Amino acid sequence: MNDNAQKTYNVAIAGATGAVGGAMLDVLKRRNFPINELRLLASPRSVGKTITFDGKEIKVQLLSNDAFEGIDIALFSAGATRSLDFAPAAVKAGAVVIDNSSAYRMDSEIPLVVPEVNPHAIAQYKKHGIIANPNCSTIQMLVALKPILDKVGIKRLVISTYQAVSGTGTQAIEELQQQVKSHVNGSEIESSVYPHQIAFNCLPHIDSFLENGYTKEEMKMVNETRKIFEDDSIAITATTVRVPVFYGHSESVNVETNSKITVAEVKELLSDAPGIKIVDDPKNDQYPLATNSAGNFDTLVGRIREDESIANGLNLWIVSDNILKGAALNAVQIAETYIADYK
Ligand code: 25A
Ligand code: L14
Repeated sequence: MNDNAQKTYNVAIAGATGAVGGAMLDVLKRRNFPINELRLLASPRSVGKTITFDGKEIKVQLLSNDAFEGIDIALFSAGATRSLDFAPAAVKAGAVVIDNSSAYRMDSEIPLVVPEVNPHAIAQYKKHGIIANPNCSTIQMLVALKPILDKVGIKRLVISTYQAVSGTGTQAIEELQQQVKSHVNGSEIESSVYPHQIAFNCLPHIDSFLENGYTKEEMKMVNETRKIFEDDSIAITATTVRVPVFYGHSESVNVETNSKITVAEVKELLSDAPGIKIVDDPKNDQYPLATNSAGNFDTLVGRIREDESIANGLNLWIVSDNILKGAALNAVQIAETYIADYK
């Protein structure tokens, strides 16, 4: 074997035919991930379909306990139930599982990782063989907040999100498209994925409602942020809203810091931060937009202003492709860090 030959890995994608699974294929290719075998797994609906990767046709196989033999890295993106059902078998077969669902995120023995923020946490994978990928809205917010946290500390966050339908999956993308067509054609608008019409509307409802009146999505932002920042004292409150956008979550984030930081200092910090691009030139109508984030690996930050109502406050507008940094890209970055540091 040639000394320069790069080590390659056998990679499986559980949920390969979904919105996130498809993006995983794309990201693996764009980042030239060192793949030996790529195994594509999905439900019986998709078994036998072929997907082209790197010029080769790959047949989709059934996601089952027996599907992981010889796999080094299993990327899961088929929902929490499938992760709970099949991740243990993947680990047993010797794979490390990188899980996109909410199944394991808040398990204290499972690392929850954003590579720009807490790569050190990956080491904890050794306990159960699983690394959890955080919620999309949480990931993009933390990439932008990490430099501020390190510099002046964060006391409180007040968040409102404007989230794209692609987060819900391929059926939701089709539902928005269909409703727009029905509106244009003057035909009746039908809803099945969401409880109400999403076209030309805003739904203050993502994931299910909890006893405290918040949604699960809102509480994910609270709990996952504290876990990843390793600080349970940060006060956090969120309202998460679904908007008729296909790709890219937008977030208004109000930050109260422990000590003063100026807008100029924030801009300087973020201009060097990994994974961040500042788009903040309001005089020329330049600010982050979902349409500009789509397909982009960077998280866009703009509308950086002082919150003049308190002593140490900032307002930020943070936008990122929810399927890329919010899911597929973050998962592949975890895999890259894992092979670089632990293989
Ligand atoms: O089950 P949960 O917990 O509610 O979550 C499942 C949802 O999570 C999304 C995913 O979107 C799905 O809607 N998801 C996963 N990770 C995510 C993340 N990080 C995420 N959303 C946001 N952030 P999806 O529809 O784009 O992808 C679903 C993938 O999972 C596979 N899958 C589903 N059930 C499975 C399964 N695989 C194995 N066993 C099962 N029981 C799914 O494969 C897809 O890859 P598929 O073959 O079922 O899907 C092929 C096409 O079929 C369509 N479709 C999806 N659901 C249905 C459907 N058609 C009819 N009825 C359905 N219920 C889709 O068009 C899909 O492309
Ligand atoms: O990863 O937008 O926990 O409907 C579950 C809900 C992802 C987004 C998660 C949505 C989310 C999703």
